[in-house]
Amino acid sequence: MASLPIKFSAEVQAARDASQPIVALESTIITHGMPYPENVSTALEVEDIIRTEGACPATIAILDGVIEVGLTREQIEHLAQRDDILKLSRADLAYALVAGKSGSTTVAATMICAAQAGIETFATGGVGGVHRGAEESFDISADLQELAKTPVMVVSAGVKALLDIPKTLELLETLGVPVVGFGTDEFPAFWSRESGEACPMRLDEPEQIAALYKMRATLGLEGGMMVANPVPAESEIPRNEMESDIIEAIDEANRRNVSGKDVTPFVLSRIKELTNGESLVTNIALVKNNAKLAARIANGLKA
Ligand code: PSU
Ligand code: MN
Repeated sequence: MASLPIKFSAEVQAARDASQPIVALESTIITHGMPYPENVSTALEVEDIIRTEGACPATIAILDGVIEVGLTREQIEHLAQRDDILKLSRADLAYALVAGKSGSTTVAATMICAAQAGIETFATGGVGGVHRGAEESFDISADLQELAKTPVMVVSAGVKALLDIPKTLELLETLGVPVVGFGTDEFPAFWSRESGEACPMRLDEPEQIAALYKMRATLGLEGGMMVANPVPAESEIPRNEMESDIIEAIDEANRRNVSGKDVTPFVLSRIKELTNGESLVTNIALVKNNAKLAARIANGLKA
């Protein structure tokens, strides 16, 4: 077998040596999810939130064909400012390593790298899912099948309201992926606390979520789980306010024949324009909120 090109930052290596809790962070949110310079400031602030909670942040990306677990500020700046960084998922992660490319990791690719690094907890904004119109386009994020396969707990604010949320929840159930609402009976829709869909499970304490993760392992169940953490009320954009902007952004993506990996970044950036930047403010708040919860769950896993 080929040996795995993987490097740990000094901070992450020290946490590994001391068996401290580590929280993985994805990098597609930096390269394709947020504009510069908010992408850099958010990435750095999110890392600090995890440190404040007593855990070690590990932002993951591929740089020149190497999986970097834990990035320096300079590496984050470098990723954030270039526009030739690949958006990597399960299908092309190995390609980037062999071809010596640089790429950011989506939820799916971050889960794969985290599992290789022995990290069980991962904080992000929103997980990919079944797109509206998937019955025509077949556009279903590889994030969903990754949750079914790879043993990492993904803390998110649910899935973006631009997706087909009922179909996404159906598919997660079929795949055997637990979807656990943190302190909520309703599945959150990223910018909004409500989606109109019930959350399949609810737990109110980070320690209980850690216990659920351990129980699945005890049962011998493969795969990860999704923790759905609603955006704080003071930062949310209500569902009915988002919907017309979402429809307009998706219509525009269809008219311009945007497809494949480009759909999610295109729609996110269009929604930011249509909401006059408000969606970005909410996006930043929810990622920070998820980082805090993920650190608490990671602490619970070590307890
Ligand atoms: N949510 C965000 N910003 C993002 C993403 C999700 O707020 O940039 C990224 C994540 O990396 C996720 C990916 O894994 O979009 C899903 O892309 P796709 O729909 O092409 O599978
Ligand atoms: Mn897709």
